[in-house]
Amino acid sequence: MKIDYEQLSELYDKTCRTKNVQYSYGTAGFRTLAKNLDTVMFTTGILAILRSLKLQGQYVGVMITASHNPYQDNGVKIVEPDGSMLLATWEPYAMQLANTASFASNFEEFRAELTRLIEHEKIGLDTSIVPHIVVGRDSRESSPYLLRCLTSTMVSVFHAQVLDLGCVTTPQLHYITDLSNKREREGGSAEVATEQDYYSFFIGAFNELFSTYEIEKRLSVPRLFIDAANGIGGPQLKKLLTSKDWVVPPDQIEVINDKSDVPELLNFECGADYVKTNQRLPKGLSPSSHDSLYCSFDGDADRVVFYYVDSESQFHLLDGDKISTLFAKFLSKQLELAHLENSLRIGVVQTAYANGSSTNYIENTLRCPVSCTKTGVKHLHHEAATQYDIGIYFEANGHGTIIFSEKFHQVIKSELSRARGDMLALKTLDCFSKLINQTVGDALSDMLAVLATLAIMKMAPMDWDKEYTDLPNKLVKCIVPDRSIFQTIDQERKLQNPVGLQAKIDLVIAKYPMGRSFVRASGTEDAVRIYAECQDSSQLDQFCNEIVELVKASA
Ligand code: G16
Repeated sequence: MKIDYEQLSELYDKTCRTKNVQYSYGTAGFRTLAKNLDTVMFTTGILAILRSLKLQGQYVGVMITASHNPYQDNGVKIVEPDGSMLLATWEPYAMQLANTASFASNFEEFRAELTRLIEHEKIGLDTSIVPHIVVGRDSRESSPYLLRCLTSTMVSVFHAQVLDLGCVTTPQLHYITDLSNKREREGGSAEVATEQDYYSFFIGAFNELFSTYEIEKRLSVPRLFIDAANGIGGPQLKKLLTSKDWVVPPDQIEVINDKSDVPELLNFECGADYVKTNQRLPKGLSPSSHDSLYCSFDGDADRVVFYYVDSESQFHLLDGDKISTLFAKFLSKQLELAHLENSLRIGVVQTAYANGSSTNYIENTLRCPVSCTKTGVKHLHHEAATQYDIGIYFEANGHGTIIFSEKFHQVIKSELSRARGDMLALKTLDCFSKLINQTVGDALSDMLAVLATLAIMKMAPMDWDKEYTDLPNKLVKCIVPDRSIFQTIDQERKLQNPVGLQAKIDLVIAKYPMGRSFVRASGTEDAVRIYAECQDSSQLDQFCNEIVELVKASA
């Protein structure tokens, strides 16, 4: 392939209007005010092309989203051919290219950096490899313009094949990227992977699980309310609920906060992040009955949290920790019934945000191993995929999934073919591994898996909740002049910098029974996050405030 540098130079001058902004590839890609993203979109489009060329032209995904952030923000992230997050060693390239375009005084400087990268990664341009890209965007108003910045060079300069999915959820983009490559590998099927494949696959797995148990096609809760955060999850969810294969009666499910066409309502006083942080019902919802189950997606539907309201009108949150413990209990039981508990290793991956009670419950009641990683799905996913055959990972904020190993699939297949052991448990494990999106945390697929688990275990929301009681906890955001000075160690549980701050935090923690607190800079917002939990809810505000004051004084 011959890069048309003249064309590239023209597009560079036309597109890269934002200058002198320092870009950083954070917890989930680049994320900042949408008006500052043209330059980074341009360079990310080029980087995705290079990644595809490096991988012999496989489909590489690019998603335009700022997920839970306010509507003025946007962002972009690259997805590997198997649907996982961009390889960590390529994140610095993404930043280098973006910051060169941002600070360079002319196109030649950018061209020199691009050439350096191509040579460093030994990307052969003199081959007939055609780069393949899948692009998707969430419902933000700024996304169509940013998409044009992203894709401007793809066809004209790099002769790429671009599959534009239009508006999709982030997990749909991950799933379709993976599926597109699988289809290519299986002999270049003429059929292009679509959203429809996604719905068919997950509805199919859900129905199969219900049929295995001969459960009537009704949810175990009388009614489910789904808060779609006024994001892309709303329309995509409705496509699922109106699909011809979806059999749950419409009177059981109601979707609220589904105005994805009103930009400023996105994530506004609703959605998973709002509900988890404020521990209260989202806007637009008043409790109807204490039997109902509620859930909230975030803006791009890659997170979900559940909740219910008891007979005393008390709000109860069933967050990512509760979801992983529900799955850990259910799947451990199935392994035991199938006599596979010694052959297949099940474990749970959490972050520092996990409530101390959940960790205690998993280790001491369920007797499952627990690992802790840094915040960011990429870290949890890697741990779950490399350490366990059934790796359950959820961040407390509701972002997560379950990864089933190759060994798991082989063992289940072989046991099923020999008709050995408890066939119901084996079939359950098999169906469950299909019901959960294997590429990334997915609000839709996680929701289906929770609904199926509750139906099979005949559990009401309060049964699920009472397995263990959360320690009172609080998460606050603190705006500081420069969040980058807050550097952590020990999976973000301790601060290394500013020097001396951790020792002061430790002195405060020691005053509160069962106290735990940590401070870290957000990788998606310009803020520092402070988490605190302790035994006595009446002391929580004071505990948290003391830490906030320490942070402010050191900032
Ligand atoms: C992203 C990441 C999550 C992370 C969250 C908050 O979520 O994918 O892993 O927990 O940001 O990260 P931070 O505390 O660094 O801001 P989302 O749903 O916004 O893509």
